[in-house]
Amino acid sequence: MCEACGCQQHEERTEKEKVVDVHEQLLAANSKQAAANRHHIEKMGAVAINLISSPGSGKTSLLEQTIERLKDRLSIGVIEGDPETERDAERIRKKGVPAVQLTTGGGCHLDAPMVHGGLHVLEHMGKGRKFDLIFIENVGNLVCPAAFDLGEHQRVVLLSVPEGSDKPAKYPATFRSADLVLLTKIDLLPYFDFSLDEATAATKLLQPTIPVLPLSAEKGEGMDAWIDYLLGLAPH
Ligand SMILES: Nc1nc2c(ncn2[C@@H]2O[C@H](COP(=O)(O)OP(=O)(O)O)[C@@H](O)[C@H]2O)c(=O)[nH]1
Ligand SMILES: [Mg+2]
Repeated sequence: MCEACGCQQHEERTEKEKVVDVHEQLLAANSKQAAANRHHIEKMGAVAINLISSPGSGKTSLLEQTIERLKDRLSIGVIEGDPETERDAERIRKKGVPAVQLTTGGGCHLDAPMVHGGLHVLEHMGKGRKFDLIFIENVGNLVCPAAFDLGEHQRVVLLSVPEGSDKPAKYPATFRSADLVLLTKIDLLPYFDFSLDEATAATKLLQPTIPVLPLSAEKGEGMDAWIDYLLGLAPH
C-alpha cells in the first residue's frame, strides 16, 4: 500500500514511473556513448551504417554481395550483432573483410556501449588501416533497435518480399527512423502477395522524402543503385 495516501493505485503508478525513469536514464547514457562512437568512427576515417530488419530479411547476404562489388574500391569493416553464434562474422570474413561478432546473449538489439567495444576490436583486426565504410548489422528485430543510436551516420532498414508490404504501417518507429529503406528479395515477387507500390507508399506516409530502393542480393537486380548510394556516402 502507498505510504503517502494509502492508495494501491497510486503506489502502482509510482512503480511504473520509476521504470520509465530508469529507461530514460538508460537511453540518455546510450545517446552519450553513441555520440562518442560517432566521433571515434570519424577518427577512423569512416562512415558507419546501421542495418536494421527482421531476422532473415537478407542483411548478411546483402553485405556479402556489397563487399564483392566494393572491396577493390573501398576499405570495409563489419560489426555483426546476433543473440548467439559467430556465424555471420564468419560469412563476412570469408569475403576477406575484418568482421567482429557481438553476441547479446539473447538481447534483442545492439547498444552503443557494445558497439564501442566492437570498434576497438575492429581497429585491432584492421592493424591500423583506415576504414571507409563500417557496416553494423543489428540483431534481427523490427522494434527494439530503433530506439538505440549506435553512433551510425546512416540507418538503413530492410523489408523483404516474404514479410509483406504492411510492415512500415505496423512498425512505424523503425521506418520513421530510417535514412533509406531497401525492399529486398524482389526476385521472389512472382511468388508472394507483395506490392512494391504499397510498401513504398506506406514508407512515404511516414517520411515523404525518404529514398526506397528495391533490390535482390541474390540475382543482382537493383544492386547498382545501392552501390551508388554507398559510394555517395563514403569519404572522398
Ligand atoms: N530469394 C532470395 N533469397 C535471399 C536473398 N537475400 C537473402 N536471401 C536468403 O534469405 C535467407 C536469410 O538471409 P540472411 O542474409 O542470412 O538474412 P539476415 O538474417 O537478415 O542476415 C538466406 O537463406 C538467404 O539465402 C535474395 O535477394 N533473394
Ligand atoms: Mg545476418
